[in-house]
Amino acid sequence: METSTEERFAFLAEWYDPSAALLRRYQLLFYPKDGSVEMFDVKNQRTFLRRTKYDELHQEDLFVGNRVNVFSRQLDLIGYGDQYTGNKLGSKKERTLAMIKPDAVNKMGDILQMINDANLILTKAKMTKLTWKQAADFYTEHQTKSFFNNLVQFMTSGPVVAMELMGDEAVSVWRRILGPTDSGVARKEAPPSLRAQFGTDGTRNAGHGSDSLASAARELEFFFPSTAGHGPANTANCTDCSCCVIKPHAISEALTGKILHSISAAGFEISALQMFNMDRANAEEFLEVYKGVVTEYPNMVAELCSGPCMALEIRGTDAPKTFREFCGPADPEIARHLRPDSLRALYGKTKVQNAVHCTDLPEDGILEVQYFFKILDG
Ligand code: RTP
Ligand code: MG
Repeated sequence: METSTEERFAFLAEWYDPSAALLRRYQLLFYPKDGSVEMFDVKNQRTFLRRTKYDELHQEDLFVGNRVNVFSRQLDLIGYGDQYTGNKLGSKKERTLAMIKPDAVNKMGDILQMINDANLILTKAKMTKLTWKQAADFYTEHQTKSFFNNLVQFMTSGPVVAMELMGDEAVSVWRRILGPTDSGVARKEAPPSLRAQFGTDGTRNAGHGSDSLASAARELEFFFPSTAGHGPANTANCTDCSCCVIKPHAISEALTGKILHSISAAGFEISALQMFNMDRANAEEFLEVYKGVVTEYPNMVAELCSGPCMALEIRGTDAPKTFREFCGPADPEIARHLRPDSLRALYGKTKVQNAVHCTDLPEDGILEVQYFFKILDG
């Protein structure tokens, strides 16, 4: 039979079913020839989804450790279903801890663009301001070095952005993007590198990257603990602010860097930033005010929980009003006519996939920022 020779990738996937409050396990099959998917319920040994074409799933998203969206379910790929799949798709996938240091945080849009151009995927991100103790713990291997105090001083001088990056050989690819440790050397030896472009000297060098898989595991655990604890706190002020959420479609279309760049270039301060995976209940709660008011409400909910989103606290003069104007009309078609320079005109597709959510009513700015940065990141 022809089907037996057709290329097929197999995964073990987990989905948290909120209505039953259980983790369900599936075998997920992907057929690259026609981009179709098929799912089997492992426990009940029966077909859950018959083979169906699904354009939104791409082969490059399929590797263990990643989370993918299949017909509005966020599935965690927890294992390869067969050796063929592991060998072909899994051998070189790594995760690493990348950090934007205080001197380059205002360049984070450009830096995310470099990450994206190198085919690395941003899977976690959090802006934080390290305490002296946290920075000293993070750099504990350098305790005895002459530059240690300077380094800790620098790392606590302002916010940093910690990120988890995933992709083929992520550890070495990210360090190659960073360039030589000393920014001056980087400018001579690797002019396009991040440190050459955004760093100052040997200590103030714009970025950090784990130097091995073992360091990556330790450093990821430091910022994004998998079990106990919370990791360094977010930087939300929750005063005089507006909330912006970069929607999942824009994240998966790799527009994050461009959107952040546009926001900074327009003079707004991004005073907190964090990625979230919203579940349906959270998305419904966050968008509650639109329920029964906007016909797109159910689709807005589905969009917001279709993948990771990025929440921002935006500050600036009269932020709720000026930032809302900068986002433009909710419908990107209208935005392109009336406000062609607005975020939604530039990056939106439809009324639902309109690149960003932003706070509508000035009095809701604080509440929306609190929802992400105090409740969801509680
Ligand atoms: P990183 O860990 O930050 O990615 O940098 P790296 O491996 O290239 O450099 P490493 O030797 O691990 O040093 C850690 C950080 O300490 C600061 N440093 N200052 N001579 C100096 O003034 C000096 N040497 C190192 C840098 O910020 C370096 O990234
Ligand atoms: Mg190092």
